[in-house]
Amino acid sequence: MSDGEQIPPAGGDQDTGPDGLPTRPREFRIGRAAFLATVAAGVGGIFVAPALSRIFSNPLSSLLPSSLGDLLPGNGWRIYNVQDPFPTFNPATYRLTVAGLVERPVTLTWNQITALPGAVQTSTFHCVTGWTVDGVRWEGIRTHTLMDLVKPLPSAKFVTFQSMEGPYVDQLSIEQFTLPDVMIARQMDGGPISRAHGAPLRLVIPDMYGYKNVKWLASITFVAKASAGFWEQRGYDIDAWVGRSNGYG
Ligand SMILES: Nc1nc2c(c(=O)[nH]1)N[C@H]1C(S)=C(S)[C@@H](COP(=O)(O)O)O[C@H]1N2
Ligand SMILES: [Mo]
Repeated sequence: MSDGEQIPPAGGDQDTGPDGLPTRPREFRIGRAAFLATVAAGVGGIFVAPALSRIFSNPLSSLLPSSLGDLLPGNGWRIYNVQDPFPTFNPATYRLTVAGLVERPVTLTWNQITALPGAVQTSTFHCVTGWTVDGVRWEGIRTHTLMDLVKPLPSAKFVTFQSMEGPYVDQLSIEQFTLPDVMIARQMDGGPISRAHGAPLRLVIPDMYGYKNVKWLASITFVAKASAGFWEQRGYDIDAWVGRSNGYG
């Protein structure tokens, strides 16, 4: 089974979403609930009525295999990845490269990353397919902290975020990157970011749809030219402002 789901390509004529279900949120949830009920029946031998809230709070979910538990965290999140398996975080070998058009490129170890000053914020997370999670508590490194460290050159106009998950990449303009509520998150809801949610680091930009919030960060590169991210190559807007971008959210 897949570790996660993929969001669908955007576009005028497309009407299916992850798992081939309709993208409109209501139908989407019903389809998902029915899927979960079927799985729960298979694992526990008991059929659970397909009401999403009851399923998510049902103790049966703790009996699900771990990859499925990751898929259905039970708090409104849906776990997405574009390649199996999820990347693995090893604190001893993990490196974050921050480089490109900068005076002082760095490759940071996990110890160095944890030593950087951090900030906390609570923000709402919106996926472009229509689901939202309120009150997510993030702890992480503010982008000005990283900029002070590497000192981008004047020619740097965009910032590219490469995931440890090979094909997944996205980009922000420098202006977007330096918005006050953007961070490189180290913690989520009071603990380390889980593997499914992008351990050990994910980009957080609450003003933009989820697909900009790259999980399993491997590198941050300052560049001169714009380039389309994974979902943008598949039709989603490059500027993914919540409420002002294409998609269904
Ligand atoms: N590496 C990577 N980052 C990613 C994705 C992905 O598939 N791979 N999906 C994006 C999308 S579309 C959303 S909505 C969020 C979902 O976050 P979650 O999987 O932690 O719920 O992650 C974003 N970051
Ligand atoms: Mo998303």
